[in-house]
Amino acid sequence: MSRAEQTRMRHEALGLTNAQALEMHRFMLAARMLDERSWALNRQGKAPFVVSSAGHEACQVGTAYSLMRGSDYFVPYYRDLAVVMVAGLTARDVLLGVYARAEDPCNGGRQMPSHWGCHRLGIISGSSPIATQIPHAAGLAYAIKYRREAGVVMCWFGEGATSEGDWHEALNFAGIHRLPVVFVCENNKYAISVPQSKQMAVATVAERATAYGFEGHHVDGNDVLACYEAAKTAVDKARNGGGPTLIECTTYRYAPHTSDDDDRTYRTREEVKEARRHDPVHRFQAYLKQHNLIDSAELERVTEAIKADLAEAVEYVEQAPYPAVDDALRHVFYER
Ligand SMILES: Cc1ncc(C[n+]2csc(CCOP(=O)(O)OP(=O)(O)O)c2C)c(N)n1
Repeated sequence: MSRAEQTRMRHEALGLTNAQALEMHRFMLAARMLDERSWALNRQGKAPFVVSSAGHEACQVGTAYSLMRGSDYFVPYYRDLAVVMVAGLTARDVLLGVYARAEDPCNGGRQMPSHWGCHRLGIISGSSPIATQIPHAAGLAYAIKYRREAGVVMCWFGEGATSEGDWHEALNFAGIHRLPVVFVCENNKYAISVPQSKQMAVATVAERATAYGFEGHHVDGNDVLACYEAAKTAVDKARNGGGPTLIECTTYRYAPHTSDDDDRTYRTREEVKEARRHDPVHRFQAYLKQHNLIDSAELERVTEAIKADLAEAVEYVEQAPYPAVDDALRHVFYER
């Protein structure tokens, strides 16, 4: 097979149909556009707090897409907008959380935005302290193995989270018990203002996996197909009893840490501009165009459809009611 043909076949070689490749692109674009709209709503004073996922779309969609929706488990962190969209949350669902409305499917408007969780979709609720979701993922995978149930758990976190004891405990436990869990590190080089060089004394997060007795892989987090490939291999291995894998995706966040942060205090504009040259959404669009899977007219049509969906979602959530005051103590304990 010629080199050109190999390139042409990349998604097909991974077992993805053209329709699936286009769906992955749609998730990436929809997440980017929802992110940009949320940011604009924040600047208009309508959305109090926004966490941006812009720049992370390839590693989020690529890895999440390898799971089986309906039977596997998603254990995301706050930056995982595209992950939860792949899992099944809609723009309306997400904006209901951003606006803290009663109908918010994650927590009924009771938590900060981006604290995802949805029983129906297999998204496990997280909390605000960094890395606490990682032992949850290992525990869930232990339960799956113990009960001999089907299902694989995927857990996402930033490289900053790997400095926490929780991360060590989870990976250690997962390695000992050969659990069906895939750990995905979205390494965007900063934990708020702290650069990677001040977070770890080694070059990659991936190399630490050896110390826990399983494989660690490092992939280009701007390449959605590379992320999918690494994740699919790890998920298949976990499903077949092969135990955990750690995948580190190199990525970058284009916006400040949250809408409350000013990143000009710790990184230059040139650095951000340079990172944007490797935009994963544009890169995948170039791939799809190169192989005639999409053209400019179709891209325009997809963009307009997402825009219309967003407009409808914003209109809906702005009218949606807040949680009732009398409900404040509901869901504190388990309810039958
Ligand atoms: C235990 C704990 N320490 C500190 C914080 C404050 N905090 C919130 S986000 C964050 C940075 C996390 O960075 P990283 O894990 O690399 O993820 P990123 O935000 O870069 O995607 C910190 C320090 C926290 N929420 N919990």
